[in-house]
Amino acid sequence: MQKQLITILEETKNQLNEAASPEAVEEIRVRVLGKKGRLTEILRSMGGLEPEERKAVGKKANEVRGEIESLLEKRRTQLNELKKQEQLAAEVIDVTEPGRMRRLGVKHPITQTIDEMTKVFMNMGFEVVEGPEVETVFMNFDALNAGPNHPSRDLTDTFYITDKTLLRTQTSPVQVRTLLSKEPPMRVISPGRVFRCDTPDATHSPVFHQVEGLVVGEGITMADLKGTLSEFARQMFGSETKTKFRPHHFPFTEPSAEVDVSCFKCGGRGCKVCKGSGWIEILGCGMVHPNVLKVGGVDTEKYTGFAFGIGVERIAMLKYEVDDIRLFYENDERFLKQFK
Ligand code: 2NL
Repeated sequence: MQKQLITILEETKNQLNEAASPEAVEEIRVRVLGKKGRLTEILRSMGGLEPEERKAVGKKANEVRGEIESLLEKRRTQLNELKKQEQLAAEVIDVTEPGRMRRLGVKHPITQTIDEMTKVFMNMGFEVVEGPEVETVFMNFDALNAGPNHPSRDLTDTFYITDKTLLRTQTSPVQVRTLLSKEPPMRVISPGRVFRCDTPDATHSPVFHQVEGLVVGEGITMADLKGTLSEFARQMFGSETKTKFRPHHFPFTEPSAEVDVSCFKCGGRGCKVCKGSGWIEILGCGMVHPNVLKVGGVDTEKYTGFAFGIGVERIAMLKYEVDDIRLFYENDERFLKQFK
């Protein structure tokens, strides 16, 4: 039996030297030390031996088992290390290889247009003010001199939330809030999203954007309004751009006007962009109605002001020759990626 034990040890040594993977080492362990392993069998059959011999064989068997266990462990570690070295050699990383380019997005054309308009006004000393999209009926209508029966309050044109709150139909309420919180003189613009209960078509969207402006100070006149808005038009559409102020009506301004610019595409001769007229309507404006100034806490004996409202989508459609407002809201990448 002692001989058998030595044979097992020698054979296991040889097998381990030939084992090429940790898995092969494990197989060897099972064959020798496993439940039905060779060494285990010997230990089990020791029961039939004389006490003297059993003691000697038992001692030897334990020695052999210890040695085999340490051999197994040694070979396992060796093979694991080898495997790691091979892996490292195979996984060479070329740090000089160029990276994969990420596609960059672009600012939405409406954002680009707001940014451009804002820049023109900021260069004239205007400051940007913002306010809530959910407004009170008071700020959106009453404060802006729209009488209790004014048609703009119509349920079919306005998204009411309750009888006292709504989605703002213009950004003017932001300016009323500014009148209440600041002392004149002031020059502010309020860019933002506004809402009208319209059925979408090529020129209507229930959500759109406005840049409104408000100037209040001592001795502000219609001449300041004309100078400011004509300069805006020249910076936005080119230095040769002419402006035409046509009388109009808004409840919040008196007098009121709409402004046309000479067509930046054809220079006024008539084309598709200006629909043959040579002129394009771009905004509404006027001298702030004293009732609005009073709600804003402004002393109307001392101060006057002008205000204007510009539809951003309209400007963007003209500038980029987009013929359907809905394109701005479909988020079709083929459309958006053209505004690089
Ligand atoms: C348009 C017309 C306009 C205003 C907006 C305004 C604001 C205050 C007081 C008086 Cl706080 N007016 N805003 C004035 C005139 C016209 O918008 O057609 N927008 C697209």
